[in-house]
Amino acid sequence: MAARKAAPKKPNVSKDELLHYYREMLLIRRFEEKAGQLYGMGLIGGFCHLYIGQEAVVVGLEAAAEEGDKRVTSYRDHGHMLACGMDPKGVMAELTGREGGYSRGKGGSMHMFSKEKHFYGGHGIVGAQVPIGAGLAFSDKYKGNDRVTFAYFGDGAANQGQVYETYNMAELWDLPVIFVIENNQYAMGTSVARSTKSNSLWERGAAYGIEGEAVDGMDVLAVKEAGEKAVAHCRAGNGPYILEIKTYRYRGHSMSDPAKYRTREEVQKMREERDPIENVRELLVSGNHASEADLKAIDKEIKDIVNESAEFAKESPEPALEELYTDIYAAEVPQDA
Ligand SMILES: Cc1ncc(C[n+]2csc(CCOP(=O)(O)OP(=O)(O)O)c2C)c(N)n1
Ligand SMILES: [Mg+2]
Repeated sequence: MAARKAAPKKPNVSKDELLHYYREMLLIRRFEEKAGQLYGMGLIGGFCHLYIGQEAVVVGLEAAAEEGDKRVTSYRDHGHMLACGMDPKGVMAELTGREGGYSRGKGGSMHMFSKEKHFYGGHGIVGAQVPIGAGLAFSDKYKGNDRVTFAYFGDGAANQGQVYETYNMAELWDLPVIFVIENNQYAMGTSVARSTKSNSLWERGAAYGIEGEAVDGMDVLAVKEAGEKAVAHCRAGNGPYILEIKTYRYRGHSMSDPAKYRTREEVQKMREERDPIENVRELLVSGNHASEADLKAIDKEIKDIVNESAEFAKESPEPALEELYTDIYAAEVPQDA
């Protein structure tokens, strides 16, 4: 087994904070593993893009967010939903297309929303959520509150034209939006090296006057720290900020990807040397914050939550036929969105 790189030493992080990150990241990982299993059993149909490997990105940024802040992302969205506090049962039941799901079984993996948690999707069109994120930020600015929007997108999406039109307007209007580039090094089977000659995606913001930085996305503490800086920048009315978070997805692009464009060794090396959950586990153990038995108990607690969500998702009925005709047009114009 390859040597693990030393986990970052951050002595001023409390035990509770570390345990929180550990739990949250583990919940996403176990949930995604279960979703993969249910997909294999034919209980989940359609598209399903797993977030395994990228857990520190959403968990770190959610730790920097406050109540009322908004988030919007792509189709690789289960982690974002869980990290912002959506119910694993409702998410899993949506994956299985059941009535108990967040979109009453009509949206599936890529189309879930929660107004309560300020989660605005779940978007299957690459990059589409970027201008939507700027629009959400525009609405907060217009209303005069100090809320911030996190608009997540991938390294592949970062090559799209609409991203740069959005950058321009967001900076022009000082919109409180954090553009989070989840650079997991691949867009389907295309590596970043094959899609662009610039190896720094965040620096493109300079053309529009937007500040930003690159962040180690396998280190939840680094992500949280960068997130706090970005949030403070936006909340203070300084306009948008870009975080290019360098991460890695362990699984294929979606469930139907045999991942022939990279070697098994490449994935294995990342898992063994950089895994974000293992990093926190090591900090917990080396700081004497948790014993192996404590961690085992947390693992069981998380497993139970995930198993319950899967049971709920299997037992929830399929939506009635009449559901085909609901939620097509808004019944009324929302006043408080
Ligand atoms: C406009 C559009 N073009 C192409 C696709 C097909 N497609 C789906 S995901 C994807 C790759 C996007 O990669 P990236 O932005 O890096 O996000 P990741 O999947 O790595 O999270 C492509 C090309 C699509 N869904 N929408
Ligand atoms: Mg990508």
